[in-house]
Parts: sequence; C-alpha cells; structure tokens
Amino acid sequence: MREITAANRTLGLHAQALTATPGNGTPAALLRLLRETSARNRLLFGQQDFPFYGCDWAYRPGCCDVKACCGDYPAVLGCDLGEIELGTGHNLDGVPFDTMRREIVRQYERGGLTTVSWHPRNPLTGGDAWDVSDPGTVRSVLPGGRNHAKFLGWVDLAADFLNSLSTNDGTTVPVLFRPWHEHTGSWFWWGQRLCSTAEYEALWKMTVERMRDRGVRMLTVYSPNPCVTGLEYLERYPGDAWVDILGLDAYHSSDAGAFVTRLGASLGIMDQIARDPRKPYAVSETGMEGIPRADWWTGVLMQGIGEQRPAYVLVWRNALQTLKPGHFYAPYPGQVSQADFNRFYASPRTLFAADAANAFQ
Ligand code: BMA
Repeated sequence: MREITAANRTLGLHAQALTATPGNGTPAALLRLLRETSARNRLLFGQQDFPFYGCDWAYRPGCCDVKACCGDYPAVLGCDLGEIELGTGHNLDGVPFDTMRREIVRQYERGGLTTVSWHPRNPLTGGDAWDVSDPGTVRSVLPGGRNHAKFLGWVDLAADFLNSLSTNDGTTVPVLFRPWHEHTGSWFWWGQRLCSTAEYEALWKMTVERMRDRGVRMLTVYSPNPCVTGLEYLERYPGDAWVDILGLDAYHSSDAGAFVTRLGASLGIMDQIARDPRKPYAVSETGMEGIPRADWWTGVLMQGIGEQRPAYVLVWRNALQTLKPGHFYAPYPGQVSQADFNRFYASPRTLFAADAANAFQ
C-alpha cells in the first residue's frame, strides 16, 4: 500500500485534451471523446477480436457476431499483441498481424476505437504469459537484468506494429494501449506475487517510455482486478504521468449478486480517484463465459455499472467453438441472451460504432 503523493498525481495528457475536438484521430481527441462519453452518461460497447472470428466463423471480412445480433459493430475493438515478440506473423490466438492492422484501420474509419493488450511470452523461462514459475522474470527485464536488451527488442516490435497502423491518407491510428493488466492477481509473470511494487512500476514506466520515445500514438490504460479500497486500486499505480485511463478487469464467474457488488464498488472507487486530476475510467475487460443467463446484459452488467460512468465496457472474445467450446462473451444469433443484448443495444445509454461516429464526428 502506498499514499497518493504529489509526485504521482501530476497531470498527464489531460491539459492537452482541453483544447482538442472529440474524435478518434489523435490521442488527445480520443481522451476528449472518452471524457465526453462519460459526461453525457453514455457507455461505448466493445469486444475483443470481434472482426476476426466468432463462434462459428473465422476470417470473413465484415462478419461479426455482435453485428449479426443487433445490426452494428462494437464501438471499441480489443486486440492482443501476444507473441508479436516471436515474429511468426500471428498472435497467440492465431490472428495474423496483417489482418489485425487492416481491421484496426477499418474500426477507425467506421468511427470506432481500438484498445490493445499484450500477453507476451515469459522472457525468462520461454513459457507463455501464464508461466509464473520464476518470480525473477520482471527483474530480469529491468535495467541490469539479463533479459533487458532482449525485452526492449520485444517492446520495439510492439511499437513498430502500432506505428504501422496507417490509413490511406497517412493518419496513424491512435490506440488505447493496455499493458501489464490484471497484475493484482498472480496468474501472469508480471503479477502481484511475482514482482515487487517498485519492479512493477519500473516495468510499466520502461515500457511506456520506450513506446513514447518511438512516437507511438496512444493513451495508456491501467487495469487491475476488482478492489475494495482506493489504496488497493493504487498500490502499483505508476502515476498520473504514465496512465491516461483507469481500467478494471472484472469477470462474472459464479454468483451474480457478488459480481454486481464487486463491479459497483470498484467503479465507485475509480470514480473518486478519477476526479483529481480528471481521467476517464472504463471496464477494460468483463463478461460471463458462455452467457448462460438470459438477462445478463441489463439484469447483471448494467446493474453492476449502476450510476457510475465508465466511458466504455469491453467483453472478451467469442472463440471459434470448435477450438474452445463454451468460451464466448457476446451473443450470436439465437444465443440465450440475444434478446436482452438487443435491449442493451437499444438503450440510449450504450454507444455502438455508428452511434460513436454520429456522436463525436
Ligand atoms: C484468455 C483466453 C485465451 C486467450 C487469451 C488471450 O482469456 O481467451 O484463450 O489466448 O485470453 O487472448
């Protein structure tokens, strides 16, 4: 635990955002768009990997399970850079980076946003992001560590990809970059029990600094797990100069009441923290795997959000069911929660891609 000091509460990008027009073309405009979304009590809806594959299709341009249900694309596209560091040309879930680039540009052109997470391999053991066998992994990538140079090379590959997101008119699409997420749990090599607070913060700053030095057009999103106090939320917070959006990864796994309470309580804490200096906050990952509950969208998710004002909420991916049965977080036509999802879509509070384009451009 740590106190909020003046040094870690300095202004980040916010000062610039005051003069920018809302839109999706620059980081400052994106920040303004997120702030306005929340100020108008609206909520952008997002999903991970929605243009690449769905429950029963893959790599069919224009296809999207959410669009097949409600008629529009999510306003926020989530993508993951995991395994870009291996140079195989596709990510950990098999998405080719060329396809990812094309779809991020399409999402931008339809007036939407993209957020990018990263589940890189374990640079010390060679295992995957979930390999928590060696608590020296973070230390090994920091200055003086034996994987420092190798790891900076990985960050450069991620930066090169983000710098390659160009439209035909030469605009580089800005993204919400969301590294080192869910670190208050201990299931990734950068997790709570795998490194000290100082090491985690150093990892965050080193990554963001390297990306900024390479001119990456981005806002950064900080995404711990649910918390019960502000100090808990901020324990590993690297400081306002390094974070533009306060995120939260919160899944509904068993009891609906417990999820609603946990989500509402965490968002209430984030709402307080986000006031000074003013920052947007978001549900950076959520969902109920397989959505067995027919009223999950309005009866659970919106109940948890309540009166809080996250700028966006992103549900996880709809895996191709032949590859990962039961692993999906948005409906497909005929799925048990489709009617309720369409009510969620029709609510004046939610914004999908066309709404976002109309509202802010
Ligand atoms: C997890 C699951 C995995 C996937 C990973 C990264 O939550 O969806 O199947 O590989 O995210 O996208």
